[in-house]
Amino acid sequence: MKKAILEKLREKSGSFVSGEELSKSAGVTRSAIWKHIKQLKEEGYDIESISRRGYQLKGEPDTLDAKALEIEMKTEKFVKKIMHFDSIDSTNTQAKILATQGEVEGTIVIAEEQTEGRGRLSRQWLSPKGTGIWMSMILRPEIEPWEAAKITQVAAAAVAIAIRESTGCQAGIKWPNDIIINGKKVCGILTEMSGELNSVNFVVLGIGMNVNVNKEDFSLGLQNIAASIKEFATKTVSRKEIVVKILSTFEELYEDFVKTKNIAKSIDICRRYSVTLGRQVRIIQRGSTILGEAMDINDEGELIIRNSKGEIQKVVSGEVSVRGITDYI
Ligand code: BT5
Repeated sequence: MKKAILEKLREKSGSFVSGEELSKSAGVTRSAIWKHIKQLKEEGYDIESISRRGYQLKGEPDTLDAKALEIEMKTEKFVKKIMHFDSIDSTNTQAKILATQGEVEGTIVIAEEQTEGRGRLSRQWLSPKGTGIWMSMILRPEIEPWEAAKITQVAAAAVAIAIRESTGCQAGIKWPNDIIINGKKVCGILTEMSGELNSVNFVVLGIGMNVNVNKEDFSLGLQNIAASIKEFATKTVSRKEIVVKILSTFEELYEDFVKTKNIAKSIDICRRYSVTLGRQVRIIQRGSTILGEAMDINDEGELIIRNSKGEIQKVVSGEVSVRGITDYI
């Protein structure tokens, strides 16, 4: 109901909408409208009400708290629960604890700030307050443990589409887990799994995205490789809008994976938006480096390269870093 009211107010943004019009379009009484508007105001929406003129939406909060997200959420099947923290060590760590305690697939952990945000191989992930999306999801797919890396490709596809559609930025995917705009990393994905030798207990999918992070918040070293979406967008970017879009796109692609047992649909997107394919790359894996040309991403989500000896080689994601010959990409 609140969503319907908000949509009407947005549709008429810049002008007043009468209580009568709102009540007609939502099919509820004017006093019900008044109650919902009151709640929306309490949740941070700036709505002006003037008697006999009605209501005007003047501003929306860019908060990621559960209520604000639930109002917008179109994903009815996948998202089961949203847990929002003002500050937390790491949403992946928290999601792993919750998954171990039995929380269901579709539980989302989201935080305004992480004090110990993590990248792969225990690298640090900078997560300053209120300016990024620091979010993890609990998944319980029926897959083999070795297939968990495929989820990173599904997430990369969903994130690239979400950024493109909600901000207009030309987001690209640097295989396997970075989202890039103009050669800078705006988002990283961390997929962690708990399982036995041949079964998966759960997967935690972490997404870290710089949306409105200030340049000064990045250390000098990071300033060369990292950036925020706001630096490239032509309009104000809303974290909430991006989160909602990520979740709805992820739901669609993940469902397809679960149903068909393959990630062909996601891989198509990863290929289309790849900034890796066709380039000379350095693959850094457990201390050794392979040079080659990135030829393709196969349907398993592996990178196919032609190495410097001219041989075709498959690179499995996980613990590899991919760099350009002289640069980050
Ligand atoms: C990643 O690792 O790119 C995965 C990052 C996942 C972060 C999310 S946030 C929500 C969830 N909870 C967590 O604790 N983690 C996940 P990797 O490919 O290893 O890249 C890590 C490297 O990225 C670091 O060594 C830095 O060079 C760089 N980096 C750190 N913070 C960054 C930031 N905010 N933006 C861009 N690059 C960053």
